[in-house]
Amino acid sequence: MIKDKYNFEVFSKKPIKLMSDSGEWLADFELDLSDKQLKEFYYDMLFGRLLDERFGQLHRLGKVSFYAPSSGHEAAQIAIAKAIDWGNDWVFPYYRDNALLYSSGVPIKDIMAQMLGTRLDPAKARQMPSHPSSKKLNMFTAASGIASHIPAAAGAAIAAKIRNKGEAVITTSGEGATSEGDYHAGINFAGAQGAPIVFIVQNNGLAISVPYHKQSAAENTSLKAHAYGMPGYYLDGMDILACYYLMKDLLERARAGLGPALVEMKVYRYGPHSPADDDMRYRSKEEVDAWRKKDPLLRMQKFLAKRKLWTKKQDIKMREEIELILDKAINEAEAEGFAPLEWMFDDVFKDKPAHLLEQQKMLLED
Ligand SMILES: Cc1ncc(C[n+]2csc(CCOP(=O)(O)OP(=O)(O)O)c2C)c(N)n1
Repeated sequence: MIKDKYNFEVFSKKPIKLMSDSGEWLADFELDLSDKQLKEFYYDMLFGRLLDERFGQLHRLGKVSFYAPSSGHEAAQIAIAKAIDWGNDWVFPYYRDNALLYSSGVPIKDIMAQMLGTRLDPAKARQMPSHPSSKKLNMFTAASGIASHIPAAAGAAIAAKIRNKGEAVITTSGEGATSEGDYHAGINFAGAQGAPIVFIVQNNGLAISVPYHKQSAAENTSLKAHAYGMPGYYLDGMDILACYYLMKDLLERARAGLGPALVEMKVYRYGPHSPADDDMRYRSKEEVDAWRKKDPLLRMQKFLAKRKLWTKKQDIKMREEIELILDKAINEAEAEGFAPLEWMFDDVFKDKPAHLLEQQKMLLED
């Protein structure tokens, strides 16, 4: 098995970190990110956090029917977004990737239009809220059927291998997805074909209310990679720099034809699974509070503060600026009004068949 550039331990039983909880650099290689890049990493994490909180507010206002809270997943998601070569690579995200989607470069107005189902949504409001996509960025819409996107991602990776133009594929999921038949079908085929793909598992420990140990006897999901003939890595997913350096290297290797990998990022979701469940029925407040102390934003703040790149005052200013950007995006998305119902009949057939024309007519007459 080929070793990664930074000597991350393959099949580690403990989550690997490069930053201590108090923000010290632990790696034995030089940090080669500029101050500007480090500050951007933090800004995007903060944006992801505030975006998630705003989705919650929109839900409570009755404007959004569904969203999957992502607070706690920011370090993992921003690291992934920063390692992707957007427009060259192919991305198959999952429904909880709010921070990743923002950091991809999808305009925030488009994200809000998709959430709110307005005319500005590039997908014409035909997907569930919280499922944006981007043709320009080669980013597929997240599938809601757990792991149903994994075979599609493996297929895209095999196609990329045949094209041989240095493209990689990235797919994300939760740990629950790795217990699905579709996950096995996709990853097995990708392994057999040596396809250029990185499978990322954001392990928040719960599939809705079901803890990991009740759905898998594997000690952690990264160990499963062994059976598929690829390296598996177990990372502290609250450590943006560990996630970034490994992702960057694995994607470079995939683009260079060195094959697939599986990366598990251990995270925690601070919110419920979705606004439809009461998380206090399956976990304790003490558990949530203990993980709050390990907040990925706090760790990055400490790391930056040691380098004089973060102050509380700057943080407050940044938050105010981000809230204004969110207000503006919501206002712009809402100003165009809801997507018309008849759009649901468009774009599938070149010439609409008679039964659809009839249904469209009935709907409009209603
Ligand atoms: C095939 C399928 N089975 C069940 C569901 C219902 N469901 C939605 S999310 C979810 C939990 C998935 O957990 P995990 O993969 O760990 O991701 P997480 O939501 O925790 O990020 C389930 C069971 C579904 N959407 N699709």
